[in-house]
Amino acid sequence: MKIERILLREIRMELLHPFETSFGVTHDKRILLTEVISEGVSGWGEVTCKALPLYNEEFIDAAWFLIRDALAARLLGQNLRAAEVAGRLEFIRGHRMTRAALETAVWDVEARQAMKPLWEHIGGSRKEIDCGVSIGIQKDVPTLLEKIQTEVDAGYQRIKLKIKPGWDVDVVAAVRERFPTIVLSVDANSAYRLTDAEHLRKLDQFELLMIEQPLAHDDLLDHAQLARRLETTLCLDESIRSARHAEQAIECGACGIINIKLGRVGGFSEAILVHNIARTHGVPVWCGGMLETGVGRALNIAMSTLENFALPGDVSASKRYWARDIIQPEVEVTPYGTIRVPHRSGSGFAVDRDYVESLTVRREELA
Ligand code: OSB
Ligand code: MG
Repeated sequence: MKIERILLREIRMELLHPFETSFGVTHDKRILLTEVISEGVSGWGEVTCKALPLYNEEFIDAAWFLIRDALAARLLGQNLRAAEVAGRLEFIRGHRMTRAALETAVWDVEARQAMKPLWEHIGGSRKEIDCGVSIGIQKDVPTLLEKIQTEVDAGYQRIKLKIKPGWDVDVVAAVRERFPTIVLSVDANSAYRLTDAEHLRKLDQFELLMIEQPLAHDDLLDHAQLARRLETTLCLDESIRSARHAEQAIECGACGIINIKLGRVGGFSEAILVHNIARTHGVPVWCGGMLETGVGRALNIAMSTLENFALPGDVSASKRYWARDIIQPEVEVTPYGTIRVPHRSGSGFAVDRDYVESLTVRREELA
């Protein structure tokens, strides 16, 4: 396909509920959307980084600058297949969420031009994906228990709690006491050090499905040490940015489960490689989330149809995040905690252009 135009838009959206992790609270989101146009067909992507480099090194203003001044020129006017795009953008180190916003949009265009669902185009096979939820740090335990009850009642298959020092063992104990049989996991977003191993061992008694990213965002070896001291399986999120990281992490024993975020690894091409390496080693993966709008959420649904996405992901209904999502239809979850994968072409969801326009604070057309 010939890539003719790229449209960059920054929108502002307010989350229905502030989301607190060990690195801070998110409420108003600055979101960068990419629209790639080829032969009159549009595909969409979303930069999933934050306004500040708190989750990884990326931030919205850097993403805007890189797409405009460095990345777009490598695609515009070129005849490319979607599978070639990641390679074209690889000259930039890091900034994988930024690259992914272009790469995934091209995959969406390609699928739409072929009039095929995106999930089928990337080699997925699941017709229905399993959903869990990620619950932020709350002001107190009763509030958390109430939130969990709401999500369990909605049918979600796995509950993940954000933890940090001071909001961990006692909180998980209270949750387990009230919900003895739910599938439960925790995510520390790098809030601990290897010297906390004895403290983290106290989590072993709660039969957690996993502990996600307890140690530094760029570490593998300390995680491998920690894994040897815990019974609970470790899952890596931040530390896995490529298939090479995935292979090294598995080989050194740093994790037994991998959270794949499409943005964090640079798009579909790399996500598929991470997925395949994990599968080869018998390591299950699941789809992580970055509080995406419907655009990113639709892409996450497509990725989650790959066969080794064997555990419920952090992909949940639009209405958990937004008063009104920017896609139609919105993402809905069945009463038994699944999303039925759409059979429409491309991502299967249409962007609500008028609504996006009303939320836009800056736009630029690159051609
Ligand atoms: O570590 O998975 C994470 C949100 C922002 C940054 C990092 C993470 C998260 C989540 C939210 O856990 C998952 C979601 O989109 O619901
Ligand atoms: Mg995480």
